[in-house]
Amino acid sequence: MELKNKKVLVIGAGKSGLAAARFLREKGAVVTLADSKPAAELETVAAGAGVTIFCGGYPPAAGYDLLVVSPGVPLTVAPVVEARQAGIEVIGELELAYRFARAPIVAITGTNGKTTTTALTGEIFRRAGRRTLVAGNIGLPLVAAVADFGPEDIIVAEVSSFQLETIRFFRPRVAVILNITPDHLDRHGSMAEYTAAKARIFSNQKQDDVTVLNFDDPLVAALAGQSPARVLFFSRRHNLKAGAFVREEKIVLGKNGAVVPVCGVGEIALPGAHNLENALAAATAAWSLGVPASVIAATLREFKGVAHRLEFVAEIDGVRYVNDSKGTNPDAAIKALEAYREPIVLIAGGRNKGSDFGAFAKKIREKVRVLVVVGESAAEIAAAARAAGVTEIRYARDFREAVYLARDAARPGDVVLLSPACASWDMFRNYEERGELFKKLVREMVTS
Ligand code: UMA
Repeated sequence: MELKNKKVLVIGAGKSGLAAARFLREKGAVVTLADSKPAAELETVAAGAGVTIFCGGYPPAAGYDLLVVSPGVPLTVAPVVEARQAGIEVIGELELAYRFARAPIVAITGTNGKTTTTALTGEIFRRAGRRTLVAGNIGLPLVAAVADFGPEDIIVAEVSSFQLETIRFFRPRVAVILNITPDHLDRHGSMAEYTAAKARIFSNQKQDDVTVLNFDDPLVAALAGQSPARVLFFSRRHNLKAGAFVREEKIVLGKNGAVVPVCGVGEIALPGAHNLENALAAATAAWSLGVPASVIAATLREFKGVAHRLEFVAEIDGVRYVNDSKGTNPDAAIKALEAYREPIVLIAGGRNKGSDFGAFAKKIREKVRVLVVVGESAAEIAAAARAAGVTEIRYARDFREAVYLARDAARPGDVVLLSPACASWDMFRNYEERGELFKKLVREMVTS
């Protein structure tokens, strides 16, 4: 892709847009970086010298050769609509990075578990001796590091439905879809559109590529017929002819009816049934690219997970505090609740992304002793919980108060779990900031 002297408009000056602007500038493009926020709220200096900044809105698309849109920016903003009408190419940073990628890509998507599975898959390849880049939605924009990796290396990329909306030629060697449950419906409009965005992950694959799908998730399994690549399934519940599954409490990899043992289900370091699915997906992806079962097993026994995902913070007075700030939708929070046998004091609430809290409320009734609600959706979650028969509900005015209310409600043997079922954007910049504050407040309790 020739970028020299091309006029490029990058929309959104967050992590993705800043990295894209810097990359484009290095390639000789003439770059404008636009953001809806005013200058005072932006840290645009990270875009580097030579990038024109446009704040508090966007310039018209006319006159640009290319638009690069950040994942959080809906494709309904004026310059995107204008560019599409005028035949100006509109892509995202993922597509831009792909055009300069020389290493094969394992791309991982799904509503939940994609960060853990991406990190775990990256770890498996590292242990197998491959130089590995772990990037994408996980936090490091792919474009920031893509050029440093060659054909012998491997890229493991977490990709979101937002990023997949703006791909064009993106073709991963292995595409993984973990699960699809309601999320981001405020942006995608319907489950059908959300599913279609996820399915774009394999849309450019060829016969010799691999698509890895969850056999146990009906929406995901139903996509098998749409993939142009060789499909491999993974399953926690069924025996399969090929792919990864569980037999007699052991993970096995199947090929042509024969099976290779990996390790016992109980040996996996990650907690919870959902993490067994993540492990099966990572195993299938790595195995399809020739990583031996022994390396997969060794990694599964050691990999303890990623920050903000069922992350153990501290035990204080017999109460364990767990940070699951990345539980940003009801399904993720349900999985977090299912991971514990102990009574739970749950902190939930934040920005609802168009989700229904009915199923979440039922799980709260089953697993939670005291519910603490906070943020924009506090009343909505409390109402759903009350309707499901939950009576122990505390209302926090701010996040700090939520953590202290949880502490006051907890008894020895309980787990205080932050798993909000909502985005953080009503109170924080991102889920990391929310999780970091939770950890800080808990650690302060240890020292006080
Ligand atoms: N902005 C606009 N106009 C808009 C919306 C936003 O100008 O209409 C501006 C904001 O003012 C802000 C910037 O865009 O300055 C933010 O861009 P962004 O929302 O795309 O966020 P980034 O900081 O660039 O981070 C993005 C991903 N964020 C989203 O998809 C919302 C990060 O995923 C990702 O780690 C990062 O790129 C690097 O690839 C986060 C996420 O929440 C973790 N992802 C969602 C999820 O996992 O469910 C999809």
